[in-house]
Amino acid sequence: MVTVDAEPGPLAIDLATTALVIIDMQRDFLEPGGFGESLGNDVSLLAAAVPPARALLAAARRAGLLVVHTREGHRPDLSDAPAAKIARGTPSARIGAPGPMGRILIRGEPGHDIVADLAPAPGEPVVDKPGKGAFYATDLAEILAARSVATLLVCGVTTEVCVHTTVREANDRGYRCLVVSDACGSYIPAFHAAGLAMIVAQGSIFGWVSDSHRVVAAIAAGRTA
Ligand code: TIU
Repeated sequence: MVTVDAEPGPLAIDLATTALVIIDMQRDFLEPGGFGESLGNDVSLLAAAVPPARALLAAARRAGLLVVHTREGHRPDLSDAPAAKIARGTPSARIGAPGPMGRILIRGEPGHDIVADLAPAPGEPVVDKPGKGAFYATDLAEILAARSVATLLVCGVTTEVCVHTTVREANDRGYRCLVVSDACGSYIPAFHAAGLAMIVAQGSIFGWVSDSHRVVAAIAAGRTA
């Protein structure tokens, strides 16, 4: 067991049943020309999350934690993309439209890839998800159950959309979720801050929040204990 300094209070976790879940650190969200920009966002705002996520990923790998990567995207024929989702955004740059990184938010296209700095290592599950939450229409629950995972360290983009939805889904499924603040990012800084505050309000209503320095220190302490 290790204790992570967190808000709203310290969280004791068993590293043997803890997984790192990295949400949607894809070129489509982090680089110009993808889905994030097509929705009118300044994608450079997400860059700050990459180095902390990289430090967290390295610490998790050193400690032998299960690492799961997720990607938001759709089948090339768009058969899993609701019309109501496709209809949003600039018509010339909607889901499935051609862009500088291939068709926007489509599996197999360059923009759908995880950014190079956080590329999955062999053996690390990559979960492709059609929605905002990582449990909806995926096998994430089965992957976690196979390793008896009870606690999730969650980071990625964006804080108030896919990270939040995933943490809400996980909380309802009985997982304890620790969100790593500086390894998350949003196009709307006020929503990043509010999203984190919502998680820990009311005595940790659906999770805990810490930062990469404190989480990496705790993981390292557990490794040598
Ligand atoms: N637009 C936005 O903030 N996010 C998404 O559409 N997907 C994720 O958060 N991954």
